[in-house]
Amino acid sequence: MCGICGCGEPAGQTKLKPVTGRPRYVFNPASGYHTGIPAAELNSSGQKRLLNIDQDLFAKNDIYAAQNRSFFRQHQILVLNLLSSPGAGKTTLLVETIKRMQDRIAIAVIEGDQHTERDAERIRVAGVKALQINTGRLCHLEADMIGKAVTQLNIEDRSLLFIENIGNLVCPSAFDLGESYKVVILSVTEGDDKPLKYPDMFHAADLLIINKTDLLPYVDFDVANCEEFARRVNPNIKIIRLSSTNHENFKAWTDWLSAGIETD
Ligand SMILES: Nc1nc2c(ncn2[C@@H]2O[C@H](COP(=O)(O)OP(=O)(O)O)[C@@H](O)[C@H]2O)c(=O)[nH]1
Ligand SMILES: [Mg+2]
Repeated sequence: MCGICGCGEPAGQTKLKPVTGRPRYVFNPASGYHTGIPAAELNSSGQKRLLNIDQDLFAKNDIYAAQNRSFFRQHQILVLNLLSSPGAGKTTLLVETIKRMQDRIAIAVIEGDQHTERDAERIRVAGVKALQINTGRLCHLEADMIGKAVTQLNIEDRSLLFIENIGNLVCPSAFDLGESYKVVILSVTEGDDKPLKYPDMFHAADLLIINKTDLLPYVDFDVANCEEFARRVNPNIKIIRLSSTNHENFKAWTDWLSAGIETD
């Protein structure tokens, strides 16, 4: 079990337990999160066991992530781990990016979703290789999944690899995949306070894309506040505002990628 949200059992094997009343969830000091385990179900030794499982999971993931990172460095592959809530615009951003960049560099995409092949199909239509990972009940991608997907995709040297993570602002931030950069995408329909509510995600990210700026006239979203909140949790975060629909400021993103490719 993941220990962050109880999501780490193999896909399809998690059993939902009947809940009576409102359980108090156990706080796990190792991860700094509340777990998915009701306090009543664990005694003090159970808590200790949970911590060990949690630490084992991250330790294993870190080993796979280091192997991935070393492979990517050796083959000069720039890897972007895209993170957001469902619907923030990750796949749309990728399709628009592919249109603009595939003539300049080989691109491949690993798609993560709990179910369906829909996003990988959208990416293939855009003209590049894509592999879909379906995680079932699991709410994040892990480094060993990426290692296996990279082998299957047969990614070219000196290329760009995008990983579209499972849509949520919690667990995916905790799992290193061996990427070069973590990019968090927040759309203006989600509320400008999300960096304060989900600080781990914004703390882990190298770049924040504030997406769907074409919708700003219609929603109550204060961009300056959002940027200030993001910098409060991560003073080094780079921020780009753009729209993947009317393409306002989209070039700032492709320029950022191009700079990354040159320095890789
Ligand atoms: N108005 C607007 N809609 C967008 C933008 N980017 C994505 N969308 C829409 O948001 C919805 C979710 O996009 P999708 O790329 O599937 O999000 P994902 O779940 O993060 O991959 C779709 O209906 C997109 O057309 C944008 O910049 N502006
Ligand atoms: Mg998507």
